[in-house]
Amino acid sequence: MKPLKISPSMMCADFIDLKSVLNVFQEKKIDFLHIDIMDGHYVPNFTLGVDFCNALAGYSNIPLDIHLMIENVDAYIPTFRHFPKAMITFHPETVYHPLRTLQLIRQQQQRAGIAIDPAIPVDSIRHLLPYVDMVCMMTVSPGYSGQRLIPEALDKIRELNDYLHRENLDRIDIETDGNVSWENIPLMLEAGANILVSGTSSLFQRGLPLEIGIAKIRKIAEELDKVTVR
Ligand code: S6P
Ligand code: MG
Repeated sequence: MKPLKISPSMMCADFIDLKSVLNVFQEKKIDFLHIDIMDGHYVPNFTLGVDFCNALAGYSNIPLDIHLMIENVDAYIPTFRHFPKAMITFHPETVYHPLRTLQLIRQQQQRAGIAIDPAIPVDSIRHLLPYVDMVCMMTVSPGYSGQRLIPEALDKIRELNDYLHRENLDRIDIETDGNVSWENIPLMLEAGANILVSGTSSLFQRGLPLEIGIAKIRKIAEELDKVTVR
């Protein structure tokens, strides 16, 4: 079984009170901080940037899970080289030569991920898999928080998970990103995901204390028994 990893979506956090948020995450041994980087071209929105990454990495030692939703990826990989424990994830259709981009990330001694839009078939990424550490399966169209699950994306998680198993590639983590809600978490884990990007649909739900939300995610995962829980 793969380990459950929680990667809170930092664009959904309370920016006015980030220190308290990070203190809880540090204390509860949260696995990653998911940081959405958008450029207004690949997706019609702007969000976080390298200064935000610097601020987080300067305060906590939780590894960054940097999700690039940008064009011209290769030019920006070096911008993120100062985060040695980071995972850098890009959308392969935004580059001409995805294997080269993966190589650039690994040359910086970082973990490399690919993010897959709900409309992109699992088949199209097969040849990239030996070179990645993580696949981020988007369960909404990239660009915004607060969207609804695209249910067909669950079948793709299942298809990818079966394929990884058959090909002895179980070392690759499967992340699910988009509407990771209390109702959807069991479906996502059941399908084979082990990294949950938790945003407005779960951890950052208004009025819910973070500690309670974290415990709730771990309890759901424990009861389902599809991943190991720390
Ligand atoms: C979307 C982005 C995601 C969102 C996350 C928000 O483009 O990649 O990481 O931040 O999905 O979570 P929620 O629960 O509001 O969908
Ligand atoms: Mg994301």
